[in-house]
Amino acid sequence: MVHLSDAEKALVNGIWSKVDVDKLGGQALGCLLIVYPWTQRFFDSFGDLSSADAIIKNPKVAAHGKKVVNSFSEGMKHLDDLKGTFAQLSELHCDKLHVDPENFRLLGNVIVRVIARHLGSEFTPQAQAAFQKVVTGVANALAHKYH
Ligand code: HNI
Repeated sequence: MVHLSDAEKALVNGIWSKVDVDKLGGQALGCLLIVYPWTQRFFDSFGDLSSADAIIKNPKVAAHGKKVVNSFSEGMKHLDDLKGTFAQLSELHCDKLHVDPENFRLLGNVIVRVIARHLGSEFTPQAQAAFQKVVTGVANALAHKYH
């Protein structure tokens, strides 16, 4: 379980309010598929993932990234109950999608990197530390129902 102080919550909410969630989603999923190419195996039905350029331009990557990061964004509203918030999605990713939970950590790290790219020095080390707790908490929550 992760715990954020009120000051850390204020930092992460401040950062999140500056992020274009829909755009971040596509960029983060695209980055995941490019930097960790073995993650492409879950997305056979997405068409052309043959190069970084193809991934960045692939509309299915953009659409799915948007869906995933909007769901992550729901979690941002329930920082004290991430396990409850993601319980059903944890079951889905385990039982139906068979996604190795290590991938949740990779995606979390990529989300932090993409935010850093957009916000530059505004994303202070303190805010990054707080945000890292959130992505770790979401990854743990999504892994919670695995058996
Ligand atoms: Ni994930 C479907 C949320 C990480 C592979 N995923 C979803 C859906 C949501 C979702 C919401 C849609 C569910 C539905 O249709 O009912 N995924 C999340 C969240 C994270 C995450 C919040 C982490 C922050 N998913 C990942 C990762 C992978 C992944 C890291 C693989 C590398 N997800 C999938 C796949 C699907 C999916 C595969 C089904 C896609 C499809 O529609 O075919």
